[in-house]
This record gives sequence, C-alpha cells and structure tokens, in this order.
Amino acid sequence: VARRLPPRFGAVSLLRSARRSRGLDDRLGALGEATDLGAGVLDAEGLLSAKAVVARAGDRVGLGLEQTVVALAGATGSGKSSLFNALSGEQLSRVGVRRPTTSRTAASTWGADPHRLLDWLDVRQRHVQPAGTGDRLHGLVLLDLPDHDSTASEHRLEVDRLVALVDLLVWVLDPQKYADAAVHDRYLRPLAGHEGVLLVVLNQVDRLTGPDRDACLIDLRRVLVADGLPGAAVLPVSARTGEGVAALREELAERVGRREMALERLSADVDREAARLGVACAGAPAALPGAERARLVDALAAAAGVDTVVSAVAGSHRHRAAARAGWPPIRWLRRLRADPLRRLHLDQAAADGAVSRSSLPAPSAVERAKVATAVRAVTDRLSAGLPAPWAASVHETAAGVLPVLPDRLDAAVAGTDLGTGRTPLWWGLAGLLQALLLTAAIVGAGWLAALAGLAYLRLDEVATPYVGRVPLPTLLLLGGLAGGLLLAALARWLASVGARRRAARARRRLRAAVEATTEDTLLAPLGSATRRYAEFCTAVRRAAAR
Ligand SMILES: Nc1nc2c(ncn2[C@@H]2O[C@H](COP(=O)(O)OP(=O)(O)OP(=O)(O)O)[C@@H](O)[C@H]2O)c(=O)[nH]1
Ligand SMILES: [Mg+2]
Repeated sequence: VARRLPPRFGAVSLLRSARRSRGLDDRLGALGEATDLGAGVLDAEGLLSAKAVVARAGDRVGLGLEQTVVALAGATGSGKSSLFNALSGEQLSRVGVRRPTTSRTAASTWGADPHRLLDWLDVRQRHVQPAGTGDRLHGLVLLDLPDHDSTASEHRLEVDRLVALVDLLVWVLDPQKYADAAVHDRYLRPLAGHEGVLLVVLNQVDRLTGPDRDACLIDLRRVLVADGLPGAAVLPVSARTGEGVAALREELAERVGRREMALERLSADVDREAARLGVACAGAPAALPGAERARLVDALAAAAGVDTVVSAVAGSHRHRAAARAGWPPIRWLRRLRADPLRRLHLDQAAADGAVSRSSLPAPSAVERAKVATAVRAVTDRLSAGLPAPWAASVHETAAGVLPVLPDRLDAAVAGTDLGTGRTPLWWGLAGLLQALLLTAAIVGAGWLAALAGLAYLRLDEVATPYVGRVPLPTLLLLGGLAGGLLLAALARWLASVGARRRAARARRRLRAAVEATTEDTLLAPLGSATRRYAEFCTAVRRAAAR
C-alpha cells in the first residue's frame, strides 16, 4: 500500500487524519445525541436532516478514506463532461450540442477498487483507469453529474442526491452563466465557511479575451464573497484548449492525496446541522423560587382536602375519647354518630392498607382553579427563558400531569400515617373510673330504693351507715353521678387539648406527603423537561466544537 500512496502521504498525515476522524466521531456522536434529545420537541424535519448526516457519515467512513469522491457539477453546457474527459484522458462522456447531454452520472476512477463506494453512491456507469495511469490521482473517484438546472427534473434530483454524498464539489461555471442565482442560492451559499470542500472552475476561458477574462474572474470572486465563500479556490480553465487543466489536475491530486476530504466534508455537514439546531438554544432554564414552590404546595394541599382531614383527625380524637371516657349513660348517643375519620375512609383500617382511596370530597371548582393557576405560574417560571419549542414541551409536560394530580394527591393523603392509631393510656383509666362511679351510683340508687321499699311496707328500718352527716347510699348515688359528670368534663377538656396536638401533627405529615407527591409527580417531570433542553444544547455545542 505504501508504494502506491502518493509521496506526500506519510505517517504524519495518517496520524493527523486519525485524530481528525476521532474528533469527527465525537462530534457526530454529539449530533446524534442532540437529535435524540430534540425528538418530540423540535420540528421533525429539521432533526431528520441531522440524523441523515449522522447515518451518512457512518456509511461514508465505513467505506474507507483511501478514496475521495469528487463531483463535477454545474449548469448544462458549462463543460462538465468535456472536463471529465480531459481529466480522464479519454472520451468517456458524450459531449454534445443538444442540451442537456449527460443524463446519467458517470464515474472515472484511479487506483483502489472503487466498486463498493460506487455501489453506495449508486453510480452504474464506471470507468476504472488501468493501474499506473495518473498515479498522482490515486484514490480519485471522479463523477460527471447531469446538469442541476435541467429541463429534466430527474437530473436535478440526481444532482441533489449526489451533492449530498460526495467529498469534494467542483462547480464548473461558464462565462455566461457563472452568476446564475440558481447555483449560488441553492448550492454554494449553503457551503458558506466551508471553502475546503469546494473548488470553483471557470471553464471556457478560451472564449474570453485577456481583459474580459480578468473582469469576469474579479466579478466571480465578488459573487463568491457574497456567498460567504471568500476563500474558495477559483481556477480558470478551458476544456477545449487544455489551458488550466493541468493546474486543476494538480489541485485535485493535492486534495485527494490528503485523504481528508471525506472527513472535511462530513465535518462541514455537522457544522451546518449543529448551527441549525443551535438556533433553538438561546436562553437558560430558570430556577424555581422557594416562595413559588410553597404557593404551589399550599394550593395542592388545599385541593387535596388537607384541612378537611386535619379537622377530622381532631374530631375523631374527641369522638373516641368521649366514647371511652365520656359519661357512660350518654355514651351510646356518641356511638350513634360515626367517627369523622371513618366517614372519610381514613381511619385505622385505611392506614393499615385496606383502603387505597379516601372518600374525601372532590376538590371544589375554586380549589381546582387555584391548582391550575399555581401549576401555570410554576410552569411559566420554569420555561421563561426557553425557546418556544422547549417552553411548549414544558407546558405539555405540565398539561399531561394535571389530570392525574388529584388521584396522586388523594393516594398520598390516604397513605399518610395520621398518627391516630395509638390510644392514650388515660382513656382506659378514665373509662374504668367511670364504670366504678356508675356502679357506685347504681348501688346507691338500689340501696335507697330498698330503704324506700322497706319504709313503704312499714317494715323495721335497717340502720343506715353515715359518712359524716350524709347517709352512705345517698353519698354513693350523688357522688357517683357528680363524679361521673365531672370526670366526663375533665376528659372532654383533655381530649380537646390532645386533638389539637394530633391535628397539628397530622397537618405536618399531610403537608410533607403532598410536597413529596408534588415533587415526584409534577416538579420532577418539569425538571427533566428543562434538563433535557440543557442537555440538548450541550450536545449541540459539542457537535459544533471543532
Ligand atoms: N469554447 C469552449 N467550449 C467548450 C469548452 N468546454 C466545453 N465546451 C463546449 O460546450 C458544450 C457543452 O459541453 P459539455 O461538456 O457537454 O457540457 P456539460 O456541462 O457536460 O453539459 P450537460 O451534460 O448538458 O450538463 C460542448 O459543445 C463543448 O464542446 C471550453 O472550454 N471552451
Ligand atoms: Mg455532460
């Protein structure tokens, strides 16, 4: 292989091109990443062309860098086929007076087996130069394209297809049509800044006198500067007289020998796509201020019925305290009423996992509106600095979450341990005391009834024990009743103190649960939508960095 390589092509060049290829590899990887991150957010068509560049680069590099594909492109009659023949040293392409002449791309190749590459390019008409001819052009795959400005539309399609694939473009212009808008707008301006992958040939200079030729070249340069191609190489050539053909061959030999045209071309494509995607990268995502976050959690907590649950916790505590330590004769009245927590399906049975959905009333219209407003405020804030498509994707994420939010919040509330499981010790003691006091009262009452019965029946009175000046049965009855009522009042007061404490604890826990749900269900997806934007822009910057 070394023997067949052009003399300039040494180890240094090989190393350099390996480094370049690695750099390009990284940039292509980044471009691929950017298209993945932009999928579903950015316009699909814009992403498609970036994806195509990544795919094409893989194919092209896979075919090896030993060969360089050069296309002769230009308007009909500019002399592409004439130049193709001149460079090939043979009449390979038909040169005609009927326009257009060339309708199918032809290839002329020097060195290495070109067939895999030409298969990929889908060029059928092939001429392989015999070994030994034009050693300086070793590795050149020269294509003679149809005209781009053809009356035959398939010509233009073929030109566009190949212009996207080749490594180096040689634009063949002629003195009459060199400034045609068609070629400059459509093909040259998009290469702005990438003069390295372009050669401009002014053909048919034999038809111009000396001063005209200079004027024409100066004007052509002016047009190229306007195209954004001030550094483009311009070669005056005549395919007819052979003038400038040697210089063109030399220029081609030099570029083909570098074996970097393919990488340079792909690199230019990556630049173009990265610049296009980068347009959607102005601005940075904003952070969410704490106050706004708190306002959101407040609104969601209200909509989730936290207040209702908290007052039910307090009510349930008082209810159960009264049922255990209240005045026994009226306890049954208590039992007729349901525990406020059970009514919401948030009693102990629910906490044990038996119930996964509460029976909290659905949020009111006002609460729902408040939730929507708070979510919109947060979404607006997070998407404020983002370009339109990314801001829209943040809003879309929020819109997707909004409908599931009530159920998630309800589940969070239903799953919160409200701390109502433990019953205070004094309830049992007070209950026992209430039983004793009631028993005393009943005994006293029975005793007094017995005494009254004896008196009614005029039987002898049994001696009644006294405590001080009060008869014992009377003391038992009145003391039992008064003690029971007093104890019930005391229990009621204690229960209301406990209820307040428990309500406060339940509120803390519920708020924490709502906050966690807000974070998981809403803020995390919104965060990943904005993070995706940041990652996209990082990838685009990596793709653009040479
Ligand atoms: N005077 C002059 N005529 C030329 C030159 N090069 C080509 N021609 C003539 O220009 C005409 C068109 O040449 P082609 O080589 O067929 O042009 P082409 O660009 O391949 O045209 P299409 O295949 O139709 O796209 C022919 O008559 C050529 O003889 C040149 O350098 N000087
Ligand atoms: Mg032709």
